[in-house]
Amino acid sequence: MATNRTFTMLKPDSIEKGNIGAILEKINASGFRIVAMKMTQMTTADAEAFYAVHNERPFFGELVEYMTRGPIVAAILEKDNAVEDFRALIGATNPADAAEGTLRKLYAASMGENAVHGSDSDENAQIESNFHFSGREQF
Ligand code: 3AN
Repeated sequence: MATNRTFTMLKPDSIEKGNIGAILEKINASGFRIVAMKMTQMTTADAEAFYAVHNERPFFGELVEYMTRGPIVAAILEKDNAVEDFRALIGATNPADAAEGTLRKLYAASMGENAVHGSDSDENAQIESNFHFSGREQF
């Protein structure tokens, strides 16, 4: 069932570069409502669990190190067609391939440090939201 919600993380590079405000402004301007949000730091165990689907990939170690090197901002977003529309807003995984105006085109440095996460399905949006937020924190 489509939930009209997706999950995002502004990754450590976005926080380091001072891009939180600009990215949230774009997210709001694109019609998403923020229904939960927090700044938090992922532990190695958190990142390994969150990205477990990638644990056989050659970049897994690098990904875990990157995602744990500083705080992230985790948020649940609401909009019609949220998952698909947010993937369109963030752009391709590799910022070199990302369309003009997308968050990764504007704010990501590389494939490994690509500024923003967006869930790739309604099911994963639910799983990822539950990973970062308890029921009480989800409005
Ligand atoms: P997306 O974030 O666009 O859904 P995924 O799920 O394929 O992309 O990859 C998850 C994360 O793993 C990416 N956001 C990126 O940080 C990292 N990643 C993916 N592919 C590579 C790669 N070839 N080299 C380094 N890091 C990668």
